Formats: sequence, C-alpha cells, structure tokens
Amino acid sequence: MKKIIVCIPIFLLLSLTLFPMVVVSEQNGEDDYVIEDRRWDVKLFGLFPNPAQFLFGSVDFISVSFEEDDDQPDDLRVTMNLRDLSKLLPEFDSGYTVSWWMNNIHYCLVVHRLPSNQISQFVIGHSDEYTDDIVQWTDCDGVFDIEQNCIKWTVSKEVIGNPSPFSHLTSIYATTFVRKIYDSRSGADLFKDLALNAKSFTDYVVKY
Ligand SMILES: [Ca+2]
Ligand SMILES: [Ca+2]
Repeated sequence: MKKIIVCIPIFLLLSLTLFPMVVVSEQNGEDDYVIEDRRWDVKLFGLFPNPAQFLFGSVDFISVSFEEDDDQPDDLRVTMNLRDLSKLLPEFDSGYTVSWWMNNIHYCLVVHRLPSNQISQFVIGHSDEYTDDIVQWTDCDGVFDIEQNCIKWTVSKEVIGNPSPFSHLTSIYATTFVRKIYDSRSGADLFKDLALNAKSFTDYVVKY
C-alpha cells in the first residue's frame, strides 16, 4: 500500500516536468515562432531597466517566424513582429536584425528605419566558415508594414547556402537597437531589445 502512495506523486512530478519539453518539440508548424520574446523589455545598452517602455514600441520585438510557400519554394520569408511600429523615434536610427547558422556559416538579415522615417535597403549578409563576422552583404526584398506591426524579409535560398529540405537553421537570434546617428560602424547602441531573455527558441527545419 505504501508503494502505491509513493508512486502516484512521482508519476505526477515526472508528467509536470516532461510536459513543457513536449510543447517545445512540437514547434515549427505552419504558424509557429522560432523566437517568442517578451514585451516591454527594451533596455538601456541592452542591459539596464528602462522605465520609458511606452516610447519604444517600434523596437520591442515580440516574435520571429520563418516561412516557405510551396508556390515559391526557392525563397525563405522571415517575419519579425513588433509591439507598435507606429511609435516613431524621429531623432534616431532604429535597426532590426535576425540571424542564424547553417553549415558553420553565420547569416544575418538587417534593415534600418532612419531618423527621417525612411526605410533602408533590406539586406542579407553571410560570414566565412567558422567566423561570426559578416564578409558580404546582398540586397533582398522586404516589407516594413507599420499597420500590421511587422517587418518581412524575403531571401532567395541561393544567398543562404542553398539549404536542402530538412536542413536545420540553428542558433536563431534577433536584436533591435536604437542609435543616435545612422552609422553601422559606430556601434553606439543606446537601447536594445535582445533575444537573450526570450520565452522560447527553436531551430527552423527547411521544407522545400
Ligand atoms: Ca521584446
Ligand atoms: Ca528581449
């Protein structure tokens, strides 16, 4: 009798521990996110609490998803959803990046919203093998959709290493940043939303 009483709580404990793992492993369906971030978490220098979150809705990203269409199998579409893209930061350059690794090469998508509210060219960069540093940038298509609070990059698979079906895009990461002047070399990021504190991350498995 004592054995039965002890076994039931242990089973319940194991079930509660395993359940979240099952949820994570079922991601990557049609509308699943590869990153689900937190809201109201744009930090000073990416580190320190920032009480003025209401000003930073346009750089507070909440999720990132990767998608492919069967009628355009040669493209990968990456979407970053934000809290409120209508919150313009007129004196600043706002930057948006999504990156991943495949076959030991680092890929990175970037777009900027300039102080004049102009949107920069959407670009995709790649590194050499086994290094972080981007060595070449290529223009790509994109949409900066203020009404839908999302940014979409559309990338030809030719410029991301021609991934075959079932290839894994790993270590997916996203960042937004706010700089005083549009200068990608300055590195003077005042405010940042990093994926470090995201609720969930998952790889993306290529479909086509
Ligand atoms: Ca966020
Ligand atoms: Ca974050």
